[in-house]
Amino acid sequence: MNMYSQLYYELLRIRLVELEISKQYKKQKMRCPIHLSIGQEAIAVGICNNLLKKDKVVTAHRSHAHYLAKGGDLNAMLSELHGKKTGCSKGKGGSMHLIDLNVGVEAAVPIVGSTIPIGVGISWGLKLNNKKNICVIFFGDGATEEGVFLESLDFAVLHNLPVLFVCEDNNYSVYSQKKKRQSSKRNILKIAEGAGMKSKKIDGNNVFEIHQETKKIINQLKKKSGPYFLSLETYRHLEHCGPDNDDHLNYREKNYIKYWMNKCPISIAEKFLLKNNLITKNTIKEFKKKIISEINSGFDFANKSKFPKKNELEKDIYA
Ligand SMILES: Cc1ncc(C[n+]2csc(CCOP(=O)(O)OP(=O)(O)O)c2C)c(N)n1
Ligand SMILES: [Mg+2]
Repeated sequence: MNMYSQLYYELLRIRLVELEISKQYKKQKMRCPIHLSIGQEAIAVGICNNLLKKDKVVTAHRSHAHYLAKGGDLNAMLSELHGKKTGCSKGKGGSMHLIDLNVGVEAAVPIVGSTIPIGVGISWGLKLNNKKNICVIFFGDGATEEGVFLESLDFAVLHNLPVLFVCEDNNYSVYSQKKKRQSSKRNILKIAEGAGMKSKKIDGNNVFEIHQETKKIINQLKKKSGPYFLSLETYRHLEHCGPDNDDHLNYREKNYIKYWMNKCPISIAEKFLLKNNLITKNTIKEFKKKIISEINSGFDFANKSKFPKKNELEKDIYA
């Protein structure tokens, strides 16, 4: 598989996994809240494909795409969503606590902004232990409004840490757009630069561009160039939390929705591949078949798995 179709395959895989979660959620077997990444997958895929297994990532409440793109186990993720003991957090964390230490998915925490200092701490650990790896911190535009975000930028620059800050800017924190939450004079790239690090804006829906751009940045980071800040504009297709579309609530204007739906990362990638003869329609069909079979066996695995025993309720819990 060439690099282009590999990136497309992974985009498609995450999309199909989440579409199936969205469909199955109504059966009420998954009882944890879910925040789907549908529409935002290109950022996770483009970046994680430049990482090694031993590189680390941390994420937040909208974590499925990061977990899967970094190589997190699908069966363990679906089991976690079903509250089963075979889940990646032994069935006690749910969708917002995905973790797979075997592939460097170090933490997902839904307290907005809270994984930013955790990621900085991980990158400090990597530096102190003379590791060549880096840590990528994925967070939303809303998380940049938390005080700890600024403290983390400062600390990362002060210690020249191998950390990539990735702001997935979908313009919304639940129902509030940035215009209602931030001054129009606020410039996130300048905030990062003011703290002393380089920063860049990249189109968040073009997986090939993200992959190409971040390859250079990640190589630099591995040469100890110090922390780097990325902001990528993107769009969440569905409601903030839950399996449905909530466009009837009218908190996003019709033209805005239309603009972004035309910029769906899957169709952008598909059109590019077909136009440049990098893939055939038949191969796309085969990809879908293979992925659907993997997803079906993942759901089977989750459904057949057992719930944790009652006496395990308070084990592995930190508060
Ligand atoms: C400290 C804190 N405040 C509020 C919340 C409630 N909350 C959960 S997700 C969210 C939106 C965060 O927006 P953003 O960081 O942009 O991420 P997105 O949902 O857009 O991916 C909020 C306010 C929370 N979990 N933690
Ligand atoms: Mg947001």
